[in-house]
Amino acid sequence: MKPALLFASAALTASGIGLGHPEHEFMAGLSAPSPATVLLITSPELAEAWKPFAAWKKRLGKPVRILSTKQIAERYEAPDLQEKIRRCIRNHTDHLGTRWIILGGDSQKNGKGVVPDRDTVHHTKFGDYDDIPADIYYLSKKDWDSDNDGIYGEWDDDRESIDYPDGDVGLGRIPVRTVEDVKAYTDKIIAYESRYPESNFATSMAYTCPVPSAVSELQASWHEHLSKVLDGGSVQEFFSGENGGNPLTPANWVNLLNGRKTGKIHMHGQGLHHGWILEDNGMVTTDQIAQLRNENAYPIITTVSCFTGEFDRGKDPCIAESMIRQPKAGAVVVVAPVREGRPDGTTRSMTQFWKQGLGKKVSAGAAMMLVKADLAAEARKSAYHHLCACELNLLGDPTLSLRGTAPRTPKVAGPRELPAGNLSLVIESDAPHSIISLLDNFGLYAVQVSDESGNVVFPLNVVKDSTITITVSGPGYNAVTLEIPVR
Ligand SMILES: [Ca+2]
Ligand SMILES: [Ca+2]
Repeated sequence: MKPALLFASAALTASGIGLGHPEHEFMAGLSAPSPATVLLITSPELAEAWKPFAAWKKRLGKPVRILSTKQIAERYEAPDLQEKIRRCIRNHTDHLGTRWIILGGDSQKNGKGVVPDRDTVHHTKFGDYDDIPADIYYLSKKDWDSDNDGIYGEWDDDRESIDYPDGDVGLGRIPVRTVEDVKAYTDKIIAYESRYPESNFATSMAYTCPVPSAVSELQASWHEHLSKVLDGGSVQEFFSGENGGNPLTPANWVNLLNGRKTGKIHMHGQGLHHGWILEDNGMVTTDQIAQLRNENAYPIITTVSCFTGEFDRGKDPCIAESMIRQPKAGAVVVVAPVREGRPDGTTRSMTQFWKQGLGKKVSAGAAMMLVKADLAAEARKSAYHHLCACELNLLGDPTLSLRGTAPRTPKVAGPRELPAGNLSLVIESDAPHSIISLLDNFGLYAVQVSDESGNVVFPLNVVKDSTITITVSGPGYNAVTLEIPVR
């Protein structure tokens, strides 16, 4: 690599930089005066704890605005907190360039919890429900209560005011409850984006299934769909004995994660709130999660298993929440049904999730919302499909890339130190099309996408005794940081 260059430039000042925008998947047309690319909503009690997460995302070119439910309650007019949150989110997505929504906390019954869910009613031939938490309500342009009776999502009375995500904005819920949960999850996210295994972890997919009749469907999911979007990918099968493959025992499930070779897992079969049911009634419960030792090798998991994603139950946590919250182990994202799911349709939706995320190279949250967008036409026609569109949730950080290739750690070079004043800072890397951010400790912030040869130039005005922090990141890279002191 050539040595980094440093040019003096009198004409440019910090105020002339503006915000460089990386070419994210949804940056087109973004011209917000004060961009909050990510909006993270949480309780007043957890707002401070989320700041390291927000600082990390900013370095990756995704500035985060944290708003507490208290701030939202004070700033927006509406009948209840959920409706205030919905209006706040629409304001951000419609006017402020926000492209990801993070519901930064768990919900509890009756509008309680860190970030309450919107309970919606569903009466279908598959069952009657009064309280399906519909997180897609938060992206809706309308309030899901046409008849204003305070009952949301009624198929007959409210249909006019129900709409579905279009996939432009990614949404996910990180169902944490405590300051310790937030810290543990933030550490896992930083690891996922900077210390991801540089092996074939990214391209290895495992399917688990103790139900013989479902095996052919899962094999089709791989052969007809995922193998086509996961370049050089490989598949592992943990099916019940007679279908060959690896027996699906709790010990083998623990080994699958602790083996640190498989970054993508799809789990089929029966589930309960507190666990996945495996072969011969073996189960994955918190006992197995306590045995996980997969630090820095965190998979993304999809599952069709009933109730495994029931984050809103009074009893906490559900098994998907345990996987998300487990410190230094478990998963970074779990996509799971909040109630029964429906094995055939849910498998299709999960396959679509991987296809969208890997094929279109969009974030986990956008991939999930594209799945919902695909379900919208059917959901408008049938109460049952509407229920299906509501009950799958992305638990985890919606801004994450699904990582379709093994990342590498870029080499980055810049000057050892800078003189104070106006200058053009040249950063050289071996990472073409990476996102390169620049921060100082006085609020200066700029983001650019590196060129074909991996380089960028930042015109800027640096302040004496400050420190410039350069971060190089992207879906194909493990993020690296370079600090440059200003003398
Ligand atoms: Ca209503
Ligand atoms: Ca919960």
